[in-house]
Amino acid sequence: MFQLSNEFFREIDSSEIIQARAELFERGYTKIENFVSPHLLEAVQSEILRIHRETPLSALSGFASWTSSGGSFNSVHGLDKYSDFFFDLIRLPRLMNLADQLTQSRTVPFLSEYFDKPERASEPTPEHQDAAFYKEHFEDELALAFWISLNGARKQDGAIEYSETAVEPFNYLPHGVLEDHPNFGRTLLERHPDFACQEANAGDVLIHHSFTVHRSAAKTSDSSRRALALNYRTSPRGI
Ligand SMILES: O=C(O)CCC(=O)C(=O)O
Repeated sequence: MFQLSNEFFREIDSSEIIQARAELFERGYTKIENFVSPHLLEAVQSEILRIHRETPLSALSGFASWTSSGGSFNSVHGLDKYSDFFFDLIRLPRLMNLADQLTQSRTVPFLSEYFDKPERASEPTPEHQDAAFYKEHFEDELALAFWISLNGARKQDGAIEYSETAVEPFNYLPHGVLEDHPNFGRTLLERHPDFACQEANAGDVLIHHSFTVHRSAAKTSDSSRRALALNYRTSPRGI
């Protein structure tokens, strides 16, 4: 059985934390390169396959797939419901400490997600703030998403794109509902014109807060684009 441990994540020293925190709050996101070991990336893929063998992903309650003439996009929310591995992974002290240090607060893990753009021309992710999805559950806490690339994401693979107009934490922008889009059924009412693509290698983590405007482009390459997102929010009690 695979033993999870902090050692699968690169230790981040204090100068890297200071820089990551400054970027996160100045421009809304930061990237930590080579954060996750290849061994853990393989274990994540195997665990996804194990879940899928036991219960096809499409039968899980957190599964959503959006298919249109442009292609499809699959996501699974709440992986820890189906897997002790994912339950334990999001709670590893090294990850939780990183979330604490970046927010300078105590944090709690609350959502683990798998995103797969499986085929050529997979759908783009509409531009949004994650807060649009959290609003009904909590409004007064900041959340962070750790978006871990499992197999690399170039622009043509549908890499994450961030708005270059930084939005302050707790500045919620109005979103409209996309009825026919089960994965990301909310999008900004006012479009942001200025997005910068953040390519990632397998094992890099992109971290953004819940008010950062982001999206991902349609995919035009042949390989699938796979990512794991681990989400933390500050604890109401702080420190
Ligand atoms: O993987 C994607 O395309 C979207 C991910 C996303 O929006 C998020 O993790 O907040």
